[in-house]
Amino acid sequence: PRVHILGAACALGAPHAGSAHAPSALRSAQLMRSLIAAGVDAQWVDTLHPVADTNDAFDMRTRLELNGAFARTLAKAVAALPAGVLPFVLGGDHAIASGTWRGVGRRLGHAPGLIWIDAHLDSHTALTTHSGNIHGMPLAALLGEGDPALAAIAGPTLDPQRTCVIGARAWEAEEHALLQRLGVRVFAMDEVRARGLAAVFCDALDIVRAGAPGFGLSLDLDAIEPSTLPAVTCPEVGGIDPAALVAALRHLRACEDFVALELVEYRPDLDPEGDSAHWIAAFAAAALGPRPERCKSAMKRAPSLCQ
Ligand code: DIR
Ligand code: MN
Ligand code: MN
Ligand code: MN
Repeated sequence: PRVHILGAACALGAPHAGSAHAPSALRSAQLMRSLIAAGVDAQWVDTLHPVADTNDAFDMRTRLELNGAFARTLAKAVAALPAGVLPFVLGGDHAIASGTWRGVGRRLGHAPGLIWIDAHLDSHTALTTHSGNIHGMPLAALLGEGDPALAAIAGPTLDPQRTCVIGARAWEAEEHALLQRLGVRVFAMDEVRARGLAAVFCDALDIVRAGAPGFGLSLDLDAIEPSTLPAVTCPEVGGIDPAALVAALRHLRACEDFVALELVEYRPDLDPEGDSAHWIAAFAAAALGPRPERCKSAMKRAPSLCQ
């Protein structure tokens, strides 16, 4: 199969353990069925578990080490997937990203471009965090900032010029300052609302596809408007319309240089009817569905989006 799904059943970066159960919940819900129905050539290869299975009362050093250890294991698993397959990493909380994208970089041999869709900036370090939660730090770590337990995992460090954030609407000053200092483009929710998601997504593709081949997308589900997708740990009002996101993600199918997808922060314990799971399946199918016929050979750019 073209798409290899890796479950990352780790919530050690979050204030609640619920997202650790997302891979098993989605696997037994409609995810695989929906992907196959959408023509996605996918196989579930493995689900990784952390050594500790509680989120309770660790000090910062222990949190950094436990999350770093899981991220190293995940990076290695991503790097070890067969050449040519597209990894789909399913969290877990967003701290897992500090492993996923190092592994993707090891596959490419250089840093991938990265679109980070999130209500938050996830760009704290252990020295600036207000909450103490590691899932507020992975983007900084991937950019090489902060404690080595997270920031020095084997693999290329992201290039800030080829990294961008979409959908942000809740952040603390220190993490915003860090991204500004590095020159990471942030398409905050105000801009998404003013210009429309399609236009912003087009600009984002231009940023992450410039300079070197290979880009990925990390989707924190809390970016979506929580009245339609409530099953996340940190809901923030005023988010992305999920139907608009499906439409934008469909453009990834035409991009031969789209090399990995990550989806995080789903809380099955908050989704008794499976409404949020339904949207997750729609996002994954949109991004991973069969490549349009006309784009199979020479097409390197997503065609219609940027006109
Ligand atoms: C906040 C919230 N900035 C923190 N971050 C979240 O905990 O550092 N990220 N929820 O997803
Ligand atoms: Mn996040
Ligand atoms: Mn978030
Ligand atoms: Mn705070």
